[in-house]
Amino acid sequence: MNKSFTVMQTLESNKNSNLDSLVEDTSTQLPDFTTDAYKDAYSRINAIVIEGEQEAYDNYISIATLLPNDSEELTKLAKMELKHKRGFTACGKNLGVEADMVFAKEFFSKLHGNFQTALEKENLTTCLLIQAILIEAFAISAYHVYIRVADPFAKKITQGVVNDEYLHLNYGEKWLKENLHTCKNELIAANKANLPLIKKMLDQVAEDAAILSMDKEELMEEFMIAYQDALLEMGLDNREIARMAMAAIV
Ligand code: PL3
Ligand code: FE2
Ligand code: FE2
Repeated sequence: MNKSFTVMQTLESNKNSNLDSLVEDTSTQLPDFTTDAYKDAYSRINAIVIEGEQEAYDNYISIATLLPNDSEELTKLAKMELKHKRGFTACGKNLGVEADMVFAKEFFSKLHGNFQTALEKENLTTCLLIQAILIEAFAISAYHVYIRVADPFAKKITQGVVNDEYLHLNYGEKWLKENLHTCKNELIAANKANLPLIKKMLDQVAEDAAILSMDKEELMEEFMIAYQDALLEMGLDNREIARMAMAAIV
């Protein structure tokens, strides 16, 4: 009896440890952050994020010239972007990776060009859609997916950053909502010109992101959710949002 008890106990504890390892495997499957493949992909993704944060800084400073009344708030948002840039630079250093900034500049060049053209024409709605809605929704969705598979150091940094990005998105939502009656046509045109660029950027980053254990479908899904939420918040209806989303697939 004593013996069978021990066998039962052993079976029982085996079952538990098997279960434990199963649960652990599915919930915490992190990539190996030390491989050359990981570091190579990280050199481009890290650069994209660093460049993105720098451009976000520049863009909020530029937007402030078109919205002098909000200059103080926009400067505050801009300064957060420099803090994000420093945080992500530290993430690269921590893994011993050198960011490929040439690649990242090219990655942003089309969107950068569209923003500069809108700025020259003082098309504030377009500037806000590009920076405060599209880029911020892209960042929020990508950071959410990254947090699940990041190394512990980067995870902590990214969690702090993503909270700030919501403030930036909220700023854009609020202005566009208040001005929707006068800016809707420009908003729809800006979406048509720039949403396809975001889709291309997602396609372009997918292969490297996969090496970091970030799934492309998940990235697209998270982005569409964040973007759709922003458009709803601005006061667009479901039909208008569906029409705008179509721009990504044509
Ligand atoms: C706005 O505040 C910042 C804009 C940054 C653009 C982010 C693009 C994200 C591409 C995919 C990156 C995954 C996250 C990896 C972090 C090292
Ligand atoms: Fe940022
Ligand atoms: Fe931001």
